[in-house]
Amino acid sequence: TEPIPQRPALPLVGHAFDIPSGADGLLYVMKEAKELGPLFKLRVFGNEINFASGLDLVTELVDESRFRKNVHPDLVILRGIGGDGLFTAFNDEPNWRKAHDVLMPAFSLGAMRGYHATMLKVTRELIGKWDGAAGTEPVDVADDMTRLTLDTIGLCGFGYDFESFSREEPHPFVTALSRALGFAQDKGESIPGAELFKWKQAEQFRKDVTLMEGLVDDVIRQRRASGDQSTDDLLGRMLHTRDAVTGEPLDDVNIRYQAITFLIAGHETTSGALSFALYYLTKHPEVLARAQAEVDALWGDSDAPEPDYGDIGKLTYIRQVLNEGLRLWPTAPAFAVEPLQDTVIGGKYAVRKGESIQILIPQLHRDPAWGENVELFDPDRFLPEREEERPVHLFKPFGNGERACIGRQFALHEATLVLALVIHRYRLIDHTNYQLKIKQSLTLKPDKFTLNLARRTSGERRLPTVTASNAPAAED
Ligand code: FDE
Repeated sequence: TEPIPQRPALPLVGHAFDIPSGADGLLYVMKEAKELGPLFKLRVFGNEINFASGLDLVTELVDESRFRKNVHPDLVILRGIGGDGLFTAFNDEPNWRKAHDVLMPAFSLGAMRGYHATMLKVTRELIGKWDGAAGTEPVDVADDMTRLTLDTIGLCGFGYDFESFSREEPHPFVTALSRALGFAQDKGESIPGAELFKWKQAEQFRKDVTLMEGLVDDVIRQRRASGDQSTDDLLGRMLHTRDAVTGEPLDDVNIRYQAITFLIAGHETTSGALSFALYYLTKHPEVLARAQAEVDALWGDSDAPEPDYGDIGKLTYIRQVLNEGLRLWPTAPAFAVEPLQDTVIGGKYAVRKGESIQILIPQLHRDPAWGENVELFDPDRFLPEREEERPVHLFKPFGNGERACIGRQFALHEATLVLALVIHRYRLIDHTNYQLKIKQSLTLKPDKFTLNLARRTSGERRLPTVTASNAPAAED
């Protein structure tokens, strides 16, 4: 065997000083992957991190007979927020299997039928706000998408209305959450022991977690008090179904952790996915024209389209656009695996049982197997007929296997609906000539991306497929 490639490292600190913080950290490891190959190692003080990205290697690492999810040090820090909720649970914690089995039915394709009307209601709130801004002021895309996705998971999952669109400032839950995530991330990146000197921030973190717990505890209490026994949403299922294996329902502490987990996982990533899709549509008028032709064919010139559940499956080009956005910027950019036994990977690198290997998804998504021009945004990569040719593990925005994203259908149904309604209604005007800058908290988003909007006219909606109608008109 050979050692895993790594750059010369300083004693003690390792590569810590080479790695920029925040989103630049991601861009740095992507660049390193290009130079050092499909597997390389970074050392940050005592922590060694392996990064894997090539298709062949990833295909090996997602084999669940040899590897499983690794709850890496950053996720361990996040357990201060999400406890043994699904995302941060260790594989052998009994609550993982229990909650997974209880909640799976709530995320089946069929279950989306039940959420559709609520998703549509929240989308109309977004449109209400954007109608007010159209022609007068720009909209902050990621901020409004975050309002939308938070309200959607709050209502669909818990019957709780965050009312984000009637607030100037984000909901206190969001403020507490982003500060807490920032603290957790700093803690992961900082010099060991340095947190001792950050007692103020540590205290703020405890306050933020208490605020989030207080909110979900209220929601749980209200549901219990209402006597509502239905199992139509996540909360109802958690409170009123028993796990088939143990015959027990989830305990209250775990329900609290699951609720926080879903509120976090269910909104950040989806909001980013929508924002990247709008960014790419803005920069690719020919793609936008095709996408608009698809929605126009469904809803014609209606000012108040009534998309039904079945429409979402018909929006195949919109789905391709979302997928291609998730290819270039998978909003949860990494997941980690660990070997079940000491083993050799890539034919020559020895790894120990339990050793963490991060799969760097944006780099996998730029593997040469995607063809030439991997940096180019091209939704035709996801044409149904090309899906069959694609190696199964080349596209992994939702993670892998048993611990893959439970919210995948939910996120895609929601995002397809929103994107379709937005482009049916507006022209997207790139008033700042926006240059993509990635912002990373836990997830990725385009930083400070604002758009001017103009309501599309009936004339525009009636024009045939590819025309100049989607390019910003001269008067803009
Ligand atoms: C999960 C997930 C994942 C994996 C991670 C690891 O492995 O570590 C991923 C990659 C993801 N996810 C991604 C995503 C993207 C998007 C857009 C999303 N995601 C969305 C969503 C929504 C919701 C509700 C969710 N999501 C949720 C979730 C959960 C709960 C989880 C965990 C699972 C288990 O069991 O583990 C996830 N997600 Fe996601």
